[in-house]
Amino acid sequence: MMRAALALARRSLGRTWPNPAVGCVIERDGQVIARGRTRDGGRPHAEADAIAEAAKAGVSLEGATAYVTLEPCAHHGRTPPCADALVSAGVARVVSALEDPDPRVKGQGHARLKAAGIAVEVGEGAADAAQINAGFLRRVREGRPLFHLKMAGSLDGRIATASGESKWITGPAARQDGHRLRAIHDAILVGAATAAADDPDLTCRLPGLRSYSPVRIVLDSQARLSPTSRLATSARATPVWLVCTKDAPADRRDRLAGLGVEIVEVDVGTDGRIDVAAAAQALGTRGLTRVLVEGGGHVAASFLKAGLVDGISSYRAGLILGGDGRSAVGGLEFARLGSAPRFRLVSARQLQGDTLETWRRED
Ligand code: AOF
Ligand code: ZN
Repeated sequence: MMRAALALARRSLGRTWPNPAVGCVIERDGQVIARGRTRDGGRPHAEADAIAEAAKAGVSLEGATAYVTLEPCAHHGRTPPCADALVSAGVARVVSALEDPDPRVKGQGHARLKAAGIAVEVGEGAADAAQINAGFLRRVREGRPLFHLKMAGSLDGRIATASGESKWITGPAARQDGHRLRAIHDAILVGAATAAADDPDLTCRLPGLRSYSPVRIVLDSQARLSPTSRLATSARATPVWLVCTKDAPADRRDRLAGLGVEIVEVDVGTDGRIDVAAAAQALGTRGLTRVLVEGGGHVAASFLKAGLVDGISSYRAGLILGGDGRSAVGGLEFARLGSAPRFRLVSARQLQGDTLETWRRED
């Protein structure tokens, strides 16, 4: 039952920020009688979604067991607390994967259920739930979202030939999977150089997933993004956030803001570029929980250097581009192995002739 609840939670990833993606399965006598998950924009919560489904079908939840991937909330938001809703519905037992670190909840949801005489068990599926909620947990605990780095390159880790040719290194299956990766993140981030060179859409082009596109973020200290770029001209349809410094000229900022681009001003780092740690905090403050970093090499390097990369998806094609090709991570050098960031392999898959490896940072 918990596994089913975790699967439901996964289906909401990338669509619920600033809230976590939670799943809920309600069972009686071994039969699932209701299921729910956090809906787009974070409301309704998973439990409320499941309870509403049961009410719609005229099913009583009296004496049932609810499996939830995160502690039911205890605070009054736009609707009453989920803990109270479960009590009113007559649920007899709650199996919860993880305590919610949000200071408004933090054990109080479980306590409310217990006070109402409901049997509460905490911890089943905790590791998976922590993984699904990793972005939300980072934001609540550290004020910043999770950052996941996407890399696509050759067998020898290059992203372009000596002459700069870089299109279609990986095949169609890998590119399609890149859209799946976008869909499970709240936002996609690129640097100003990539935005200028590729004029990307950064939308999520998967059948059935067009309804909810991630926020598009450009790290652009001088606000150089062209007002005629695909990003700027579509900012009213799908949000674009431009992260710049106070040095960015006011006329360029205003022009972009007039097109619907949201301007996020952050501090200048020691190298004269954007301070990525400050950018990370600013994005967390705005509610993001999961950000996919798509390039280019300098942006990847600065996030790695700042210790902000939590995971990596590495797509690799069976090509050798050689030493003159550009590296997927530019401008990053470590003298010693001990100081290089280290990642642990989580999964490896074949995508037609390419591979996808998923790596997670060792903390
Ligand atoms: C749940 N079930 O499905 C989710 C929860 O702003 P509000 O009122 O929607 O509350 C947001 C908080 O609720 C969020 O920070 C987290 O603690 C919790 N999210 N809780 O019981 C859910 N998404
Ligand atoms: Zn709730």
